[in-house]
Amino acid sequence: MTYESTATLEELATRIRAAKTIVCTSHEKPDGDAMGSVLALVRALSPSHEMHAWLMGSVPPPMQSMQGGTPCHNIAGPDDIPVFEPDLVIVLDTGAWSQIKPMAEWLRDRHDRVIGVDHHASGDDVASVRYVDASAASCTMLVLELLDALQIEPSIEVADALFAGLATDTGWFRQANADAAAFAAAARLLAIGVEKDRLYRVIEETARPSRLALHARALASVEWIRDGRVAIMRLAQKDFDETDGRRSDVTGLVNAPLVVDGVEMAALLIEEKDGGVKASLRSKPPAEPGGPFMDVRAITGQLGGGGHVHASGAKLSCTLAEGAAKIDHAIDSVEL
Ligand SMILES: [Mn+2]
Repeated sequence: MTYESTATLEELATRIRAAKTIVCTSHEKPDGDAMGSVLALVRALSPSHEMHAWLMGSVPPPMQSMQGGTPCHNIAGPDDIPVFEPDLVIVLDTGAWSQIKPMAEWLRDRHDRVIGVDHHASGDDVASVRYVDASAASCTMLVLELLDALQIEPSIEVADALFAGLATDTGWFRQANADAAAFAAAARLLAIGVEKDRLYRVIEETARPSRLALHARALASVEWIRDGRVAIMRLAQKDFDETDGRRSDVTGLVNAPLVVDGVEMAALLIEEKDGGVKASLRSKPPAEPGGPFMDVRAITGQLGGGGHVHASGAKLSCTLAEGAAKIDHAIDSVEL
């Protein structure tokens, strides 16, 4: 199926105006953009609607600290879904059944009442009507547009959440998707009073010492291939055990080798508890506009994964060493 808009933001705004009770949700293990989108919409609509934020899966600590005084209900599995029939359900920052498993059946049963807002290039018919713009740097960019359609000016609390989503999905405005529209939205939100330094501290500087211990091990594991243009790092389960490390301790670590001159792509392979390997890939944008770059979505695509051209991932059924070999092999087809 083609994953495109089936409605305008004006039409979604009309659906929202017509509802009294609304549930906002997003993908499992919400990241900054998922969390920011849900919090922004719940906060912005609370004066006029009965709003409910439902978050699926475990919520990483930095995302919990974004919550502030906005109540959020956690849904680990179908049993956690409250007995409640909202007028409308808004699914944000995803449209893929694979990312909303704990609520999939519940959402299917209420399909007519589900609307979606997303900036991903692929997805399913989770929502009966959806607004999709894959050119948007973050879903919160689209939530801001939706609020404009609703003629709601963001409060500082709403602006905080919108900015957090935009900042985290663009690597704090360093990645290729941080375009003119992203900076324009950031400027507008800063003018409302967003304290970006405080947000950075709350979201990015909350690690435990285990994070550094795991980083040290991952950096020590770097294997340079393809004449130093590709760096592959590995972390085994024992690395996590011996450092008291958690999966959340390695967020963003995959980018570390990209600081080296001449490196075009970095990969981080993590041995899963239940066997198998989770591979995360990142690549640099072209040195000049329109120049060559490594399309990591094409690489993980060959391994059953997906993502974006500069950030992608895949789950592999193999050992760490085999995983590194598979990635090396998959690069052949996208060689610069
Ligand atoms: Mn996003």
